[in-house]
Amino acid sequence: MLTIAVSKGRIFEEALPLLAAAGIRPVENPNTSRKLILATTRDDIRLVIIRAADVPTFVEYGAADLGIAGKDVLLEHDSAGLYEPLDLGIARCRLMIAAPIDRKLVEGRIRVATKYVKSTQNYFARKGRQVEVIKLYGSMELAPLVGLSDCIVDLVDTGNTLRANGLKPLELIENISSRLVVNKAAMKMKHAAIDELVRILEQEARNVRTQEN
Ligand code: PRT
Ligand code: MG
Repeated sequence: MLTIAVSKGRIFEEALPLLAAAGIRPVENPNTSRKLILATTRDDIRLVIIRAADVPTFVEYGAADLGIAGKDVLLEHDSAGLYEPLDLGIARCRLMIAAPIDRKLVEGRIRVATKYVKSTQNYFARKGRQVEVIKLYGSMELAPLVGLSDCIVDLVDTGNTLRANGLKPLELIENISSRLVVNKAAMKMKHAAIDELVRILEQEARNVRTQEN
C-alpha cells in the first residue's frame, strides 16, 4: 500500500489529472466528504488529506510515503529528510516582495511581514540587506496598509489580491510550483512501486506542459 499526502483546494484539483494518468481516482471528493483518508480506484493507493504546510511533515515521518507540496512550503521546511524527485508543474505562482503603490522601499533596515520567514531571511541575506521579519499566518496584504510593515513577501498569481489592496509587486524571490516528495525509507523499501509512479507522473506532467506551449 502506498499513501499519498495532498492538500485540498488548488493542489488537489490540479493533481487530479496527473494522478488519473496513473489510474488513481479518489472514490470520494474531499471537498464534500469529511473523510481524511480517501480510497482510490487503485486498491494499492490511498490519499490522506492534510493542510498544505503539513505535507512535508507527514512524508518526512513516513506517515505518508509520498506527498505533493508547493515549493514555498518546502523552502520553509528543513527538507533534509525528504526526496524531491519531480516538479509536477502545477499550482504555479511567484514568491514576491510587494509594497504599497505610492511608497518606495526606504534604504536601511525595513520591516517585512510574511508567512515565509526562511525564504525572506535568505533572500535579504543574499542581498546583504538588514531586515526585521514579522511572522504572520495570513492577510499579509494588510500589514503595510496599517503600518505593521514596510512591505510583504507573499505568493502572487494573477496579482488581483495585491491590486485590490493598493499594493504592487517589486521583486521576484522564487518561481513556485508543486513538487512530488518521497519519504527516504519508503524510496528504498517500496522502490519498484514508487519508481513506477514517479515515471508516470513525470510523463504526464510533461504532456501537460507540451499542451500548454
Ligand atoms: O488555504 P490554507 O490555509 O488551507 O493553506 P494554504 O494557503 O497553504 O493552501 P492553498 O491550497 O491555498 O495553497 C496551496 C499551495 O498552492 C501553496 O502552497 C502554493 O504552492 C500554491 N499556490 C499557487 C498558491 C497560489 N498559487 C496563490 N495564489 N497559494 C496561495 N495563493 C494565494 C496568495 O497567498 C494570495 O493570497 O492567492 C493570493 C494571490 O493570488 P492572486 O491571483 O490574487 O495573485
Ligand atoms: Mg490559502
